Amino acid sequence: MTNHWVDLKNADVIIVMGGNPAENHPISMKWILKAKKERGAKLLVIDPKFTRTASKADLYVPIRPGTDIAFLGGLIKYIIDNELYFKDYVINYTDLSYLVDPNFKGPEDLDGYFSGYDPKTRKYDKATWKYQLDEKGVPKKDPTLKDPNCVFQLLKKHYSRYTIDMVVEITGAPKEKVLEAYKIIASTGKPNKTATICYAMGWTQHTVGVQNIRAMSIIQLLLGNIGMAGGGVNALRGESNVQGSTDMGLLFHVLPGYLPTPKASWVDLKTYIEVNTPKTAEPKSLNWWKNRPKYIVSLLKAFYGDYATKENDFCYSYLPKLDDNRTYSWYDIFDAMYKGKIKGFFAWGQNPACSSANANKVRKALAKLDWLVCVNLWDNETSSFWKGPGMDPKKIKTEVFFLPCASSVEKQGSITNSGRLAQWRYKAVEPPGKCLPDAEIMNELYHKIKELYQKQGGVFPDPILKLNWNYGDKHVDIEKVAKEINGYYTKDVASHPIDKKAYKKGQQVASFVFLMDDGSTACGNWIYSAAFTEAGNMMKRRGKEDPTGLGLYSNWAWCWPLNRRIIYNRASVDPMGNPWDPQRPVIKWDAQNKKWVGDVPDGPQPPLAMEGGVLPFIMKPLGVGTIFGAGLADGPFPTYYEPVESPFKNLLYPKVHFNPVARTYDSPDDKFVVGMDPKYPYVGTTYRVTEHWQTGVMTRHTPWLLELEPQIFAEIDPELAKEKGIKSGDKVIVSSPRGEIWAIAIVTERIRPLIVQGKKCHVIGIPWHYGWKFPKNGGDSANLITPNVVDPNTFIQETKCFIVNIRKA
Ligand SMILES: Nc1nc2c(c(=O)[nH]1)N[C@H]1C(S)=C(S)[C@@H](COP(=O)(O)OP(=O)(O)OC[C@H]3O[C@@H](n4cnc5c(=O)[nH]c(N)nc54)[C@H](O)[C@@H]3O)O[C@H]1N2
Ligand SMILES: Nc1nc2c(c(=O)[nH]1)N[C@H]1C(S)=C(S)[C@@H](COP(=O)(O)OP(=O)(O)OC[C@H]3O[C@@H](n4cnc5c(=O)[nH]c(N)nc54)[C@H](O)[C@@H]3O)O[C@H]1N2
Ligand SMILES: [Mo]
Repeated sequence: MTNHWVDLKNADVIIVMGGNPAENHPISMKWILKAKKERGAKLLVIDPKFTRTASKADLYVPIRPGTDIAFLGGLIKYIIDNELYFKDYVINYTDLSYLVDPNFKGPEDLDGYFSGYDPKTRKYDKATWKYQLDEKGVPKKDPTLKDPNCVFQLLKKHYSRYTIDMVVEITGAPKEKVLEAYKIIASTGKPNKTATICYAMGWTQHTVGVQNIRAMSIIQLLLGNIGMAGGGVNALRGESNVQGSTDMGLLFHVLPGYLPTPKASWVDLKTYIEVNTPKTAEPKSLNWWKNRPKYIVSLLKAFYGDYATKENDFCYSYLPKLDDNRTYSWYDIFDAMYKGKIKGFFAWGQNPACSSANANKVRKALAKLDWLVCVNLWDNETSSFWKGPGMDPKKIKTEVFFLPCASSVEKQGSITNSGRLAQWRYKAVEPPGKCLPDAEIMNELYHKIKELYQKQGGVFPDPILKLNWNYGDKHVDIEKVAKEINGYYTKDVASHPIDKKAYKKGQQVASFVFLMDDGSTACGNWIYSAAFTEAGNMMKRRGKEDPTGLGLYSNWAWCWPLNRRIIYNRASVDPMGNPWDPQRPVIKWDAQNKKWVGDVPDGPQPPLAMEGGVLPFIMKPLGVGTIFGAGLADGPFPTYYEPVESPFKNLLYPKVHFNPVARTYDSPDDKFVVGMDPKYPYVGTTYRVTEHWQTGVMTRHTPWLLELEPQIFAEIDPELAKEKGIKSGDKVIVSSPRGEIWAIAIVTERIRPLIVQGKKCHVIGIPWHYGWKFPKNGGDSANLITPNVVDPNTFIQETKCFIVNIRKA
C-alpha cells in the first residue's frame, strides 16, 4: 500500500477492483463504511461476481474476468478526452510532458506489439523505450503537451481506440454503468478530491497482472491522487505477514530491502554497485537509490560480520548468484523439480500440492525428489502427497520429513501488514508437544549444517562457517534478529559524516540515513532501519494519538520507511509546499521554521519551487511519477490482451491474442489452449470465501468453519444451470484442458451472464480452499484444473480466468 488501512476513511471515492475486501480483508470495511457514512464517499465495485463488498457498493459494475485493461484504458481515454486530469500535478510531478525517442512505436502502429519484439525469444529489446535527452542528459520536455512524441500524446494515441463501445464489447459491462463509473472516478482529478483503489488477486493473477496495476497507477497519477490522504494505489496483501516476508527477500530476484539478487555476470561488488546504482542528471531529483552501496555493504556486514572487509569485497563472493537470463520463480522451481533437476525441497509454511496452479504437475514433481521437508502446523496434501489420489506409494522414492511448528500465537515477533506497519506480537500460549517456532527450527538447522561442514569440509564451506549468526544457541532471542535488521555500528565512529557525532561499536543506528558503505555499519534490511533504535523496539509502541485527525497514528507501532505513513507524500503539496487539499494536509511546509509538519515527508528538503527543493518521487531516478513505464517486460503502456485461454477474440489487436511475452511451460503436464476450444466454452475463475483460509489447512480442521463451508462448490448462473439441467446442490464435474474436479453446484445470480462480442459469457466460480486429505468428502483442489501460464514480470499464474466446461455428475 502507498497509504494504509485507516486512510481509507479519508477517500471520496473507493474503487474496489480485483479484490473482495468484505470477505478477505474484513477489517478494511470498517474504514470503507466510515468514509461512506461520514464523508459521503462513493464505493465502486468492479468485479465479475456480485460479492459481499459489492452488496455495500453505490455502484456495482459486472465485468468479464481478465478485461480490466480495456476498462481502465477506456477510463484513461475518458480522462484525456474530457481534460479531467490534474494539470498542475501532472506537469510538475510526472513524466507526461517528457519526449520519447521518435523510434519508439506502440501497438497502434505495430499490430499489437511495441517496438523491439523478437518473435523467436518472445522478448522485447527495449532500446527505443526511452526519453529524448538534452546535452546535459536531462529528458527534453514540452509542458504544452503538444509534441507528438511527448508521453501525453503517445498515451492519447495508445488509448484512442479504447472507446466506450469497444470497452463494452470486450468487458461485457453495461454501457451506462461504465460511463457512470468513469464519471465518478474522474471527478477526483481536482485538488480537493481523492479516490483510492483497493486491489488484490483479482488483478494480479493474470498474464497481464502487473499491467492491470500500472493502468490504475497511471490513472491515479493523472488524477493527482498519489501521495494524498484518501488516495494512492493500495494492494490488499494476503498471508498475514506476506508484506514482511517480501520486504525480507522472500522472492528470488531480491535480497532484503529490495536490493537485487546478484547475477553471475556481476562478478564483484564494484560491478554490482555500478549496475545497480542509478545515476541522474536531473538537478532536482534526490534519486534515493544512489544510496544502494551503503545498503548492500551494510547487508553484507550483517551477513558476514568481521569476516566482511573492504579488502575481500565484504564477502560479496559468498552470495549465491543467479544465472543471467534465467528466473527462479515458483513455477520455474516446480518445472525443474518435475524434470528431476532438484533433489531436495523445503515446503516451509506452504501447501503447493493444493495452492499451485496446475497442481497435477506439482504433485508429480514432488515424486521426483529424494527428500522433502515439510514445516507446518498440520500434515497436509503436500506432506502426504505420496498417498494421494493416483499415487502408488510403492513407486515413490521421496523421503518425507515433517517438522511440527508453533503457530502465530505461540511465538513472538513482528508482523508487517499491507500498510507497511510492523507490529510486535507476543506469545499467548506455549506451543503443544514438540512444536517449535520457525526461527528455532531454522536455528537448529543452521547449527547442524555448520557442524557437518566443520567435520566434513565440503566444496565451499565459508558462506556457512563465516555467517554472522548469534541469535542464541538453543533458544532464539527474536529481538536480536530485529536489532540486526535495524542495523548497528560495527566499530567506533569518531565523527559521523551525517551529524558529526560520535558513535560506539554495537550501538544501534538511528535510521538508514546513518548507514555507510565503508563497513562501519551493519544492517539486515535498510528499509526497516529505525524500527529498533537505541530508544528500543518501535514496533512495540501503542500510542493512540492522532493530532491530524487523518488516522496516521504515528505512535502506533512503526512503519517503513522511517515511519512514513503515506509514501510519496511530497506530491500532496504544490511546489510551494502548500497542501493541494487544505482540508486533508498530509504534510505542510512551515515557512517560518523551515520544516515540514504532519507525516514524515519523503525527504526533509524544502518544497520543489524553493531553493534546495526536490521532486516528490524520490525513489525514481528522475524524481517524477512515470506514466511511460519502460522497466516492464511487456511494454511501457498497459495494453489489452486476452487471457491465454479465452472463448473470445482480441478485438483491439486480433493478430496477437494474448500477452506476447507471457511465460508458458512445455512439459507434457503443461497443458493449455491458446484462445478458444469448443470443448470448454465457459470462463472458469477461482476465489476465496471468508470461512476458509487459502488451501484450507488451517480452516478445514476447524469444525465450525467446516460446518459453514463443508465442500468445494461451483457457482453458476441460473441461465446456464437451466441449459445444463443443473440444480443447486447437484454434484457437477468441472473440466478444463488439465483435468476434472467434482463440486457441488450453487445456482446463483451473483454471477450473471454478460453479453460479449454478441454471445453469452458464462462464468463458473470455484473456491480453491479444499484438498483430498480432509475432510473425506470435501473435494480436491480447484488447482487441478487451473493453468500455469504466467505474467512475464512477476511470474504469477493466470488463475482468475481459464476455459472450462461443466456437466452434471
Ligand atoms: N477469509 C480469507 N481471507 C483471505 C484469504 C483467504 O484465503 N481467506 N487469503 C488471503 C490472501 S493470501 C490473499 S492474496 C488475499 C486475496 O484477496 P482477494 O484478491 O480479494 O481474493 P479473491 O477472492 O481470490 O479475488 C477477489 C475478487 O477478484 C475478482 N476477480 C476475479 N477475476 C477478476 C478480474 O479479471 N477483474 C476483476 N476486476 N476482478 C476479478 C473475484 O471475482 C473476486 O471477487 O486474501 C487474503 N485474505
Ligand atoms: N487457484 C488459485 N490458486 C491460488 C490462489 C488463487 O486465488 N487461486 N491464490 C494464491 C495465493 S495469493 C497464495 S498466497 C498462495 C498460497 O499458497 P500456500 O502458501 O502454499 O498455501 P497456504 O494454504 O496458505 O499454506 C500455508 C501453510 O502454512 C501453514 N502455517 C500456518 N502458520 C504457520 C507458521 O507459523 N509456520 C509454518 N511453518 N507454517 C504455518 C498452514 O498450516 C498452511 O499449510 O496460493 C495461491 N494459489
Ligand atoms: Mo496471497
